[in-house]
Amino acid sequence: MHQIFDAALEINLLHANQAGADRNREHFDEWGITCLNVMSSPGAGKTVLLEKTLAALKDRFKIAVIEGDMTTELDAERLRQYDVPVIAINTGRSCHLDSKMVAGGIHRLAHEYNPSEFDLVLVENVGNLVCPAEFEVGEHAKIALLSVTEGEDKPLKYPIMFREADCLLIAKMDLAPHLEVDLNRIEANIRQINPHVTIIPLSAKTGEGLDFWLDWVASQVTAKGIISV
Ligand SMILES: Nc1nc2c(ncn2[C@@H]2O[C@H](COP(=O)(O)OP(=O)(O)OP(=O)(O)O)[C@@H](O)[C@H]2O)c(=O)[nH]1
Ligand SMILES: [Mg+2]
Repeated sequence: MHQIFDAALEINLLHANQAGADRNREHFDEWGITCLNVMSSPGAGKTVLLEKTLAALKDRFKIAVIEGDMTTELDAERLRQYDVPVIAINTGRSCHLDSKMVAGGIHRLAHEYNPSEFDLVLVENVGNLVCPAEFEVGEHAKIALLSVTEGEDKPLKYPIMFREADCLLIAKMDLAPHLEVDLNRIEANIRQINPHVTIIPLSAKTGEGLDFWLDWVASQVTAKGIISV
C-alpha cells in the first residue's frame, strides 16, 4: 500500500515539475534564449567546462548562467569572473535543480536585465548522476559529462542520465593515458543506452575537443535563432 502511495506521489511530483519546465521553456522561447542543462556526477568538470565556454563565447553570444549547488556560491563566484550574470541557487537538501527553482532564477534574471537581450542560458546542475536527469528545468538540450576516472560501466549503471543526454562529453581525456581505462568500452556502453547521442571526448586542461564542443553549443544557439525568426 505504501509503495503504491509512494509511486503515485512520485508521478505527481514529476508531472508538476514537467508543467513548470514547459512554462520555463515558453519564457526562454519568447525571449529567443537557448537553455542548456549541464549535468554530471560531482567533480566531473562542469564548472571548468563552463569557464572555458564563457571565455570562448561570451563576446559572440550574450550569456547568463544559472548555477545550482546544494550549498555555497563557490562555483557561482568562479563563473562571475567572466563578467556574465550568474544566478546562484542553493538547493538545500535537494540533490538536483527542479523547474520551480529555475523559475525563481529566471525571475531574478528578468528582474535585473532585459531577458530578450540574452542568447544563451547555461544551467549547471547539482553534481549527481541520477536525479538531475529526471527533473527537467525547461532546457532545450541536456549535456552530460562522464570523466574518464569514473569507470566504463557508468552508462549501464546510471542509464537515465545517458539516455536523456543530447550531448555526451567524455571529460578529463588528458588523464586517460595514466589510467587503465578502455575508451572504446566507454563509448560502446554509451551507445548501448543512447545510440545516436553526440559524443565529444574532451579535456578542459589541454583543450582537446573544446572546439567541437564550442561548435556544438553555437549550433544550438543558431538553430534556435532560425526557429524563432
Ligand atoms: N586533469 C583534468 N582535471 C580537470 C579537468 N576538468 C576539470 N578538472 C578538475 O576536476 C576537478 C573538479 O572540477 P569542477 O569543474 O569543479 O567539477 P564540477 O563537475 O563542476 O564539480 P561539482 O560542481 O562539485 O559537481 C577540479 O580539480 C578541476 O581542476 C580536465 O579536463 N582535466
Ligand atoms: Mg561545479
